[in-house]
Amino acid sequence: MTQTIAKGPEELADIARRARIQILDAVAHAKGGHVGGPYSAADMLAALYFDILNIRPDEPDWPERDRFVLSKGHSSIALYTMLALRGYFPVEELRTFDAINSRLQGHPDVTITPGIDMSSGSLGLGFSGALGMALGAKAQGKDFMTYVMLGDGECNEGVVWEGAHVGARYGLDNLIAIIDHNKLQQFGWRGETVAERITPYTDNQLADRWRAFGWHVLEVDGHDIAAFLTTMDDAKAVVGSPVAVVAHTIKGKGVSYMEGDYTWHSKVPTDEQFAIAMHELGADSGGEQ
Ligand SMILES: Cc1ncc(C[n+]2csc(CCOP(=O)(O)OP(=O)(O)O)c2C)c(N)n1
Repeated sequence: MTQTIAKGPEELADIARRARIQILDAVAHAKGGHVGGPYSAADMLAALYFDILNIRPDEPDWPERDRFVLSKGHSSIALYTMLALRGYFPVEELRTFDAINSRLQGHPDVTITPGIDMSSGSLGLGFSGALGMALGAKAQGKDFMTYVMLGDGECNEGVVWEGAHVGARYGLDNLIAIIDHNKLQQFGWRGETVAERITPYTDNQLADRWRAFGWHVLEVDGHDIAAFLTTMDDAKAVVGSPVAVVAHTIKGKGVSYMEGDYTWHSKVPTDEQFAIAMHELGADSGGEQ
């Protein structure tokens, strides 16, 4: 029996909006954490957790579940928020984010948090783990899918390309890598001067690189949920090779002053910034529930 709970794009967009509220609330409460990357990923994570993934929140270790690895583990609060909204643990627990003894640490810990398939945070390593899960599934004749989300900055890590090589070598068509291509990293890239920061991966090098490593590449707007759902269907239908979905996104998506500003990679909002963000996300018009 399938355990997905298909939702329409509008409903998924509203889940992502609610998630953005919870994410900022948790970061503000913890007085630390990432915002820009969680916000660029939120729409896709809503689609994954409320439509695409075959999972059982009441049985997190169900052996036949689809696997999901957030390889860009610094965006953990976005994943925790989806897990909470999906029913893995109470939404109120998000307020414990990053606190000592909390199950919701700054980076995902597979040993303590229900619904986490792999610890991550050291960029590149989550991808290797996901690759192993897909390889293991093939070896055992299991038909679950493995999904892994990477950052575009994370794709600078050499280990990603070692894994990409192996994934194509074994024709892992049960593995889909989603690249959150928000064109910004922690600090941007150096421009003409140290002070000037530029966006990496111009000229679409990222999609070309995955293609060059033998992956089937699909590109999509990572904030267009209807298009993302269709692209993921297309990705699942590919036979004989792993798929890289290069999702074009905006870092800080959803809050005007954060969008495209790399300083929001990791930052705590002031009270005024918090109020503006909550207003823009509709929290003060009774829209947070
Ligand atoms: C191996 C490793 N090196 C450095 C870091 C520190 N770090 C955390 S996030 C980040 C930037 C990641 O950029 P990107 O993958 O584009 O993430 P996003 O923009 O989606 O947040 C860096 C350098 C790390 N976590 N792991």
